[in-house]
Amino acid sequence: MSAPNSPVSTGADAAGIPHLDIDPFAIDFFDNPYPTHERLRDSAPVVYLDKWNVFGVARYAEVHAVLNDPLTFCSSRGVGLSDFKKEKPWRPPSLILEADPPAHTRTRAVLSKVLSPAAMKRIRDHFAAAAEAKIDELLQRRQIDAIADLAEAYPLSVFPDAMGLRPEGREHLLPYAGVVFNAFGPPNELRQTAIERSAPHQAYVAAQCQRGNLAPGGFGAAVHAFAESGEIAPDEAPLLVRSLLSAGLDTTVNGIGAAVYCLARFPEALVRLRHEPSLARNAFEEAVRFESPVQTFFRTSSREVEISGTRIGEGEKILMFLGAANRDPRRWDDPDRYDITRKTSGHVGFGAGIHMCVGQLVARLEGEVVLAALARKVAGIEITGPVKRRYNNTLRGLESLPVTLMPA
Ligand code: OVV
Repeated sequence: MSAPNSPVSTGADAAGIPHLDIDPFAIDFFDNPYPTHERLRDSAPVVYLDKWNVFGVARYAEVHAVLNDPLTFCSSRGVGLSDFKKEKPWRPPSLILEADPPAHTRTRAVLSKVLSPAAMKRIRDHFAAAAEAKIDELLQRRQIDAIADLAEAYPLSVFPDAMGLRPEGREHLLPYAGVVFNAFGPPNELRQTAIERSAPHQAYVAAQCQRGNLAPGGFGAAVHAFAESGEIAPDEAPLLVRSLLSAGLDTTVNGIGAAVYCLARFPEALVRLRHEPSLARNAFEEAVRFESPVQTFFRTSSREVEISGTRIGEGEKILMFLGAANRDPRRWDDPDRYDITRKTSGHVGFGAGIHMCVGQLVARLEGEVVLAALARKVAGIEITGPVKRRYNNTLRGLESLPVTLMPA
């Protein structure tokens, strides 16, 4: 018997596809996924993971190809391990994430308009001022936890208000998102425990999705306005608000956390950013590539198909390793280097194709204004205590990052 995630493969089947004994949802994998990502990429363009009976793609080319054929590699059977054709989903499916064209097209158009460049223009000055105020406050304290005090605190200071949420109950938002992203994984302890404890978080979110609980002017009210105009049915609006509450907060928490962790580990990048604060937006983008806060999604084959010569039957789950694709040396020069001047376009940290992150402009706005404030006000970020990882089946990020901030 070989140990989990050992470099010993369990061999190839008659079709020649390598069967690997890797569990990409195990704690030891989360602690250091990179050697295993390399093994996944180097084994073959498509591998089979016996632990969960799924195909896997970890090279950039194949991840990109799967993302860009959304009818063959469908989302409507779920983008986690569970196949909605065979198992009841843990919550009613998302009308955007877990939908295919043509159903997906309308709901996508609505959220795309709610989170449009024009909407960003309306919130930008407030988001930027809040980032400056947060960095000023943290510079007064100097010793902070960059996760709780910045990566979580900043999005919590702007996003719930931008949604139009009432002040009460916001403490459910991050726990709810934690459940959502754990639930994409296999039925391991992370997923099962999260779902077992999810009832109060689900009740909070369901209530906040109703029109009467969403303040005028916010993203939530804007979604409901499209129900009034007839682009979506009235009963679809609450579920689309649920998508924003599911995907709009924990993702940016982990994106901003990734960026600060990068700047703390690569001090030359902070020096460069300080000299050229206009690099803030690309520095955030590069952190999304480098850490890939959303590590994986699945698709399901809707027909028999070949990927790079490997035959996949109908109804198979395919695990896309976004984080491995984002560090594939076949696509990226020096992929393990955090380089804020890199041409980051084409990374799959926000996905690609018709399902590519609909909230990406909000994410980039938050990331940019936080890094621009750091660039102007902070001379150094020194790690001063134990770095603790947060374990989730889909999200990659830290639980704690104790740092000292040096004022500029
Ligand atoms: C991208 C994403 C993640 C989690 C949930 C959803 C979307 C949703 O639509 O509910």
